Amino acid sequence: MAKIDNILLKSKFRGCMLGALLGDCLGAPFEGETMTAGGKLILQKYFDKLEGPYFRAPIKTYTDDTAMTKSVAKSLIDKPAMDFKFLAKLFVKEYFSEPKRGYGQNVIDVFAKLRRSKFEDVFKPAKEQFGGIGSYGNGGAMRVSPLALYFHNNNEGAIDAVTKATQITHTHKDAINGALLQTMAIQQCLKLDPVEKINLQEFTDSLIEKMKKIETNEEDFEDDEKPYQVKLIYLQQILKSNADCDVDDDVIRLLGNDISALGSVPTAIYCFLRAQKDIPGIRTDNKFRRCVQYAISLGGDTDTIASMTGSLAGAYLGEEYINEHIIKHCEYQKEMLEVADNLFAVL
Ligand code: F2R
Ligand code: MG
Ligand code: MG
Repeated sequence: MAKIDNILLKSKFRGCMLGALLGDCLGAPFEGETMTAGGKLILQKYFDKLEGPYFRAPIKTYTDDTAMTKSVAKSLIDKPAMDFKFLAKLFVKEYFSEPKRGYGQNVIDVFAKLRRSKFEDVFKPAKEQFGGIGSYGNGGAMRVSPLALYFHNNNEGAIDAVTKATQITHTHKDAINGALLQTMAIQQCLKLDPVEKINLQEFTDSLIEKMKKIETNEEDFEDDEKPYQVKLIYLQQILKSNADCDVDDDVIRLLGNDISALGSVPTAIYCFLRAQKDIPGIRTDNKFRRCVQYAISLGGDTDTIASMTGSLAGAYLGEEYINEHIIKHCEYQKEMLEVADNLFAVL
């Protein structure tokens, strides 16, 4: 395992937070689209332009993914011991001050209930959703970056904090376990040396081992019901298949590209790992860009999958690998750097 000094760790904190923001801002215009060959070419040109030093374009706005990530980060910075009532209030305040950020309908209902109940029991409204099953959306996973960073050396603390932070809006086990998987993937990225190649087998085996513990602890899991382990095994198989073939259809069919946590978190991890090598149709030498562009090129829930992929890429590579011109097109980029530094400072 690489020795990560404090300078590199700080750069990785910045990379992770900026990566989450950039994926959200650049992926948002494509959310819900099916990407054709023509669409992928447009995406290539879109990135080429944004990367150029003189290109002027309207600022790329962030969506609910970043709005909620901001609240999680503020909660940690202001109250590092984790106060979930405080976090729920931040989510609600953020939503009602800027509701048009593309939130899912379930979370909007949860926020209204939280406000009506005066935050009496911040876990109750989410438990009642979908007839008591709770939301399986990726809204918990899309906002975990600050928690993964803050608890990077504290596995138990991370599991507890991520589970509860997710349960404020999402109580379905797929949503919680997706948030945990994304957290563990970010934490593995933080431990890697950016100048060394990733051992894909080790990286994915380690995630499978961790999910084994999490999915085994579930009281209501049947032995053969380990959905994230199954997805991670598919992920390994697709990664091993011929890299020159177009396997995007297999990725979408087997891993997914939708708003469910199960149909998007493994996909984001796959995009990050696949983009460590060249990808046909994505012309760039910049690994960070390749990760995010590839995630968007799959279509579907592009802002969220690109945001989760970007946070992984940034946590591995650090801030230096993020093109300075591209990031300047994103709303909130300066503030997000401060957020990353403040998170680093409260460690
Ligand atoms: N909501 C969106 N995109 C929709 C289009 C937005 C549009 N572009 C605009 O600007 O208006 N994106 C954001 O939502 C995803 C994260 O969702 P989250 O936070 O998990 O929300 P929610 O509401 O809990 O779940 C989303 C939908 O999933 C379905 N669903 C969830 N659990 C279910 C269950 N147990 N049974 C049946 N359906 C369930 C529902 O349709 C929910 O509304 C991210 O993509 C973010 O970017
Ligand atoms: Mg969004
Ligand atoms: Mg989305």
